[in-house]
Parts: sequence; C-alpha cells; structure tokens
Amino acid sequence: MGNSNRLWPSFFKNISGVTLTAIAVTQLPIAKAEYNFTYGDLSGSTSVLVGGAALSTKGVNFGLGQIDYRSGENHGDRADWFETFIKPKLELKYDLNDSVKFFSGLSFITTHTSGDGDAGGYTRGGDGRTSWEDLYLGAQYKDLSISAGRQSYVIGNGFIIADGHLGMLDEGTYWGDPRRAFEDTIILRYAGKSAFSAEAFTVTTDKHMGHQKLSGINMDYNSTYGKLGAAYIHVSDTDSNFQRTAPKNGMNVYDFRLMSMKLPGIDDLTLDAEYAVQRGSGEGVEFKGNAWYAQAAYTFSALPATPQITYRYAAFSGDDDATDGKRESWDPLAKGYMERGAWVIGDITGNYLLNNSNEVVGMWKAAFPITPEVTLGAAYYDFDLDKRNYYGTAVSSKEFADEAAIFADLTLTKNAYITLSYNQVKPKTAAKEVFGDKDFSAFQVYATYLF
Ligand SMILES: [Ca+2]
Ligand SMILES: [Ca+2]
Repeated sequence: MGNSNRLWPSFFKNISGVTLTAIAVTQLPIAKAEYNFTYGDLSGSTSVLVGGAALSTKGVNFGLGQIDYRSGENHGDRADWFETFIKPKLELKYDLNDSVKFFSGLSFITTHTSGDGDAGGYTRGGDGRTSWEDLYLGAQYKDLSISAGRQSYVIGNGFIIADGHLGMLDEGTYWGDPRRAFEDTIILRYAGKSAFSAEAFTVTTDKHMGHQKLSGINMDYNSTYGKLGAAYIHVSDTDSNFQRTAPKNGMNVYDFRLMSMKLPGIDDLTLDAEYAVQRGSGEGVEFKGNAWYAQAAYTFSALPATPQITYRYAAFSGDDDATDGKRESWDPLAKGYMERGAWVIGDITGNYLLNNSNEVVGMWKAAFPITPEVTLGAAYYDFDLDKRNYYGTAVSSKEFADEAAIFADLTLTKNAYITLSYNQVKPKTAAKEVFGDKDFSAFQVYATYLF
C-alpha cells in the first residue's frame, strides 16, 4: 500500500487549510474545582482534571485505510488506540477594594497517545507532550474587565469561535483534544447585572490552525424569550502556507444568533438558530461564504425520565469553482466541540471526514435520562455536500454519508464522568467515489475525573 495513491483525508487539512477540531473535553458536565482557598484578599481554586479515551475503529475511511499524515503510509482499515491527559489548574483572584479586582489563571496539559494512533492518521502511538494551556492575567473594575495571555474564548455555542488549539502530530490526543486555549489574547469584557453583555477581543489560534488572528466585537442580550447575539469578526495574520490553500486574511464575518428561545405557552420546546456570512476581500480573493443552522428541541416533561428529541438542520457553503477568485466555501475558523454533535458533527464524520464546510447535515438526536446518573441516547446524521466536490475532488453526487450513533453518558459521582458510544457511518455516492464502500465504525469510551 504505497503512498502514490494517497488520498483523503490524511492530508486534506493541508490541502484545504481547513482545520478539523476534535472533541474537546473541557465542556463536558464536570464538577467545579474541589479545593478553594482564601488568604485575606487573595482567593483561589485548584483542580486536576484527568481524562482518557479508548477507541476501536473498523473500515477506516470506508475501507481506504488509516493514512499516516506525516509519512503517507497506509496502515490498513482498522485502528485501535488510547489517549490520556492530565490538566492541573490554578485560578487566583485578588480584591484590591470593592470595585477593583485582579485575576489570573494558570494551567498546563500533558497528553499521550498509544496504540495505532487516531483513525485520521494525525497522531501515532507515542505522540504527546506537555504545554501551557491557560496563562492569563486580568483586571476588573466594576462591570468592566480586561484580560490578556493564553485563555479560552467562546462566542455563543461555539459555531465559529470556541477552540483555539488543534491537537495533532506530536501533541497527541487528536480525538479527546483537551487543549483549546487561544494564544496572544486580549479580551475586554462588559458583563454586569444588566441583560446586556459584550466583548471586544483579539485571539490567535495555534500553528496547526495557521496562527489565524480573529479580532472583533461580540454582544449578547438576554430577553424574556431567550438570548440574542451578534458578532463581527475580522481575520488576519494567517500563516502563508494556510493562506495559500484556504485564503482567509481580510475576511469579515457577520454573525447573528438566537439561543434557547421559548415560545409563549410551549415551555417544552426550545429553539436555536444562527446565521453568519463571510464577506470582504483580501489578497486577491473575495469572500462569499455563509453558514446557518436551525434547531428545535422538545422535552417531554410529562413523561417519566423526560426524554428529549432534537432536530437540527445545518448548512455550510461550498465552492464549485476554486479558480474564479471568489471563495464561496464557509471557513469554520475556530469552531469547537461544545456538546455531542456541536460543532464536531458526528464523532466519525466530524473528526475524520467533513469539517463544517461544503456540508449540509440534518441531525436527529434522542436522549433518555433514565436516572440522574445515566442518560441513554441515539443520534442520526444525514450528510450531504453543498457542491459536487470533496475538498476539490469532483464527485457525481452531493449524497455523502449517513452516521448513526448510540451512546450512554454516566455521571458516576459528581467528579467522575464516562461516556460510551458506538458510531457507524454508511458511505453514499460521493464518499464511495472518493474513499470506498465499507462501513466506517468506531467504539469509543471516554472518561474524566476531576480531583
Ligand atoms: Ca482543541
Ligand atoms: Ca469560487
């Protein structure tokens, strides 16, 4: 199995410059830090988060095989691997007086991958390292604060900005992906008792995402019926190799969203929607991308165990002519994992095959919280392409694949969380033309413990 026929996706990140973002763990329902302390005006908390994942995949890349990102070697269509990480964290706050406070956060993450490496070939057994995660300082005056350094930043539910770090190669833990802090951040925030909050920000992604600098303004307003949000983001300073393959410098993003909206008299129904466009021009390219989603979630509050059914339709534009000087494909920028299906859509498809660009996906999800500790559920995703190409390779149909998943989420104690899932992806015409016709499946166990 030589390199000559090396295909997607093991180098599509390089070709497209579009970055994948694997599942991040820090948003999982874990308990608050365990150790709080106060010495006079100084207070703080410490915690250590430990996590691990075991994954077994078959029919990798629909039978094409696991292709090493670095060497191009094909290791066959099964991959089994483990990922582990540890994240100690310290947060400090100093109250100078009633209206002035200083705060800081400091954490690092040590990661390790063993076994065959992830199915996408982005990591190998033996990869992993220790690096700073949070390293920031901030000051607060009444409702205004400013912070700078390395820190996390999320807009809305992470549709565009959530994860500043793509764990891959020597960093290990591609799938579990505990790293998400942005570099070189400055965040000026207004957040008080009023319903309105806002930030002016500049944040930079890591090298695997081309050090793209995202700067702008975000606003949120909590109304009686839900949360309204809007953001403006300007993209600059992307590394030249990324800029060549997926130009984004000069791009302006305009984002509008409605979150957790309630209709009068229908308390069991929750609606979410977001619409964003990428416009402007830069370095010989005009930007014409757009993306949106609409979601309805219904909780059967009168039934035992209050089952919840969710339907979501999401569309990310593609580009049918890469040579016309117009970039019509949506750039996922720094989107990130926030919960199952958002915004890594499909544990298999979203990690190894598609990345919220040239993608149209309908999702059904059902969750049954049978006890306070145990939730069982299932999800189904119908993936289509927006335009008839897969990262530039022409295909004859927009029908890409279907992914089905069953899962169990267990909160064993308030500090221990385990999730088990089995996912299976069936290729349709486009995926069969690019990859192969085998089902791509994964059994996944993931656990965290917070000390
Ligand atoms: Ca990450
Ligand atoms: Ca075009």
